[in-house]
Amino acid sequence: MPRPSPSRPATAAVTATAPLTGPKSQALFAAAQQVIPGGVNSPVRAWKRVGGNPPIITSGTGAWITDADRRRYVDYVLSWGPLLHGHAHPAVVKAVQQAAAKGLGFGAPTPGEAVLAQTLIDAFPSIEQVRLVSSGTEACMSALRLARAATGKEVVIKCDGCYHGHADHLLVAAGSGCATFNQPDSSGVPAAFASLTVSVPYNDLAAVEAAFAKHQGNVAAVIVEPIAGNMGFVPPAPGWLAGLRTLCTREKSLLVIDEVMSGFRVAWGGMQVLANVKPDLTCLGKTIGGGLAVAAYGGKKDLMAHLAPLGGCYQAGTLSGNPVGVAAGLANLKLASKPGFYTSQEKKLGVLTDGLAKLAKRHGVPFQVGRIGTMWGFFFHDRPVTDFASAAASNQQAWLTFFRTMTLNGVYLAASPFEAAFWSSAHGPAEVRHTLAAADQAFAAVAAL
Ligand code: HOZ
Repeated sequence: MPRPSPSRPATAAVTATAPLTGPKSQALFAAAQQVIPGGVNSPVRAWKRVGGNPPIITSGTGAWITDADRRRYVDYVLSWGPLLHGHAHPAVVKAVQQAAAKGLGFGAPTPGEAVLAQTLIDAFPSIEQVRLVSSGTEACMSALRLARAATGKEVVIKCDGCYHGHADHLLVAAGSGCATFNQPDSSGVPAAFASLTVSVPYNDLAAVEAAFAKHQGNVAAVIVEPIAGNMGFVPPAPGWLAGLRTLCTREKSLLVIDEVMSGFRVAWGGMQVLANVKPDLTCLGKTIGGGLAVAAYGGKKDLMAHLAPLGGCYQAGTLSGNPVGVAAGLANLKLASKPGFYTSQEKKLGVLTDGLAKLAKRHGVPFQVGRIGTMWGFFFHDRPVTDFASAAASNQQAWLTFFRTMTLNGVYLAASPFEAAFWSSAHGPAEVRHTLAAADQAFAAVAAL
């Protein structure tokens, strides 16, 4: 149950200059900036887009997190997706403690790895074998190396505003922090690498077809987020994923579906099950590690046989399949495996998203909100957002005002209009009430702009 924040009134007025965080968070962040570039270990955490000074988080329980000033927030970031059951779920914590007590890692095969691999194979009809790695970046980077190894082709097609981790050749028209800080292409990436990546608008099959025509016979793969979650929340248009499947099959290229964010968030078996599309390779992460560093990529056995030690495509990692991470992932997934889990969570999340839509309407604020399973998001726009161009054309001042008011009233959202939001099974009616009360003020502030 929510408790009032000791250092903050139940409701707080927002002004353009009001500091978003308390003195302890500010002091800790100032100290971190002396020893860590930008004070953060991943750029979007710096809250640079919203004026800097992120709250320094000291603990989390269920749907709530607490910062250094003992301010409490309902959390819709949830560690950027992994925490399907909220913070410190007792079953996940217990699994971690039991595994840790037996040793933190061996860099050698352990029993749990094959159990997690089998769980992923059972959930995803397109996967026959899976390789565990430590991050979504590694999963996507390795899947594309495998695609190039298997096809002997070089070009990769991706979508503007999609983010597949920070491998050199994927930092081209990238989403997430790259979009947040208006750095879609990173410095330090050789032009030769970037030239092998072609980026096209999301949900635009004609653009994909044109890219195939331009690079006739040399496209190794199309990589796509089946729900774009790194340019805000942008669902696939009807026929988009199936169309990509058809084009890849026709062109003898591989379809790589990046379910790092959507896998086990929207359905058991991911968005590909909901869309009834079978990719050649699937990338997973986040939920499959339950909050620890576990990711994976998988596909048919003949394709995976290109990987060392069976084949010539090399990929490795000291922490790959780490037993503590695997135990956390298995516990996280077990809790989601109960029949009806995703439909019941989506229904609960619907109370929140419907409530937000109603409030926006009452305040006369153009607002788009959507959800699939436990993933959701919103834009201040008068029309549905379908790609990065329309996401970028949404009302940024309205978003910033909304974000600031929500933060000051105890709701923790991603500090970027180009990120998705998440829901957990620890969220319920009390959190929805708290969020809608904050949103009522936030929409009023937006309406007053
Ligand atoms: N790339 C993540 C958001 N889509 C951010 C990761 C982090 O900062 O932890």
